[in-house]
Amino acid sequence: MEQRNKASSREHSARFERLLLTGAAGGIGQDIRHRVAEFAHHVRISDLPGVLVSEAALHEEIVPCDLADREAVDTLASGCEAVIHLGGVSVERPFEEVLEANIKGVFNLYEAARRQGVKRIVFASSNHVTGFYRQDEIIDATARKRPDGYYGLSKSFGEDMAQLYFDRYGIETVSIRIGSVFPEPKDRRMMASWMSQDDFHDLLRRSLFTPDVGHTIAFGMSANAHTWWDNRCAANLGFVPRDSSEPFRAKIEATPPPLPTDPVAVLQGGAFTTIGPFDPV
Ligand code: NAI
Ligand code: 15L
Repeated sequence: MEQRNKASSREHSARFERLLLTGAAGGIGQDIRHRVAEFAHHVRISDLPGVLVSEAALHEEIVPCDLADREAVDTLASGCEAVIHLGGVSVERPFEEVLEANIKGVFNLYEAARRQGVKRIVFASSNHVTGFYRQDEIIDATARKRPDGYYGLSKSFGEDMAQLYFDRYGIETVSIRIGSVFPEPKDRRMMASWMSQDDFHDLLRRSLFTPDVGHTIAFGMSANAHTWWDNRCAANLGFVPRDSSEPFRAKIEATPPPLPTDPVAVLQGGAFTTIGPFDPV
C-alpha cells in the first residue's frame, strides 16, 4: 500500500488549484472525500441540499446544489479547474427521476464547465451502459452500448456529452464505467465486477492528471481472477489494478448460488436488467 502511494505521488505530483466533487455524501463520495485533498489545494464539496452533514475541513468548501438546477450548477463550477462527477441517481429508477439528476444534471454540468473554463472532468459512468452483454462475453470500450435500463441510458448519455464537449470545446473527460466499488464484493456477480476503493482512487488520480486524455472510456475494475472487460482502449492512463476479489471468494461462495438461468448469473448488468417497468400509479 505504502509502495503504491509513493509510486503514484511520484508519477503525479501536480495539483489543481480548485477541484469540485459532486455526490460527496454518497457511498463512494464519503470514501474519497478525505483522499481528494492530494489532488487540489481547494476542494469544493457538493451534494443535494440537506444531505451533507459533516463540517468542512480547512481545504474544503461545502456548496449544496441540486444538479437539475442549471443556474446553481453554473455557480457551483465557477473557479474550478477540474470536476469529479459522482452526483446523481445511482440505481435503476423511474425515467422522470433519472431525467432530472442524470440527464439534465449532466447537461448542466457540461454547460457550466464550458462557461466556467473547467479543463478536466472525471465522469462516474457505469457498467450498466453495457449491461445487456452476457457474462461469457469480453467487451472493450468500442463495443456497441447496450444499456440495461434508464439509469444505464443516462450514463450512456453522459458519455456522449463528454465526447461532444471534447470535440466542440476541448473539455477533457475520463468516463469511468465503474463496475462495483464497495468495501468488498457482495455477491457472485461482483467477483467479476468489483473494484476496490484503493484501485478506484488510483484510477481517479490517473484520470485527473494523465495528459491529453481527450475523451477516454475506462472500465473501473480490480484485477479480478475473472472479468468481462478489456481495458486496452484506456491504456493511455497506465492504470494497473492491484487488488482482486479473490480473497472474498470463500465467503461469497458460502452463500446459495442463483439459478443458472437467473439474469444475475447470465448478464453483465445482473439484476438491473429486470428492474421496471415503472407504470404510473
Ligand atoms: P450514491 O447513490 O451513494 O451517491 C450518489 C450521490 O449523488 C448521493 O449522495 C445523492 O444524494 C447525490 N445526488 C442524487 N441526485 C442528485 C441531484 N439531483 N443533485 C445533486 N446530487 C444528487 O452512489 P455511489 O455508489 O456513491 O456512486 C457514485 C457515482 O458512481 C454515481 O454516479 C453512480 O452512478 C456511479 N457508479 C457507482 C458504482 C458503485 O459501484 N458504487 C458503480 C457504477 C457507477
Ligand atoms: C452501479 O452502477 C450502481 O451505482 C451500484 O450501486 C452497483 O449496483 C453497481 O452498478 C453494480 O453493477 O454492481
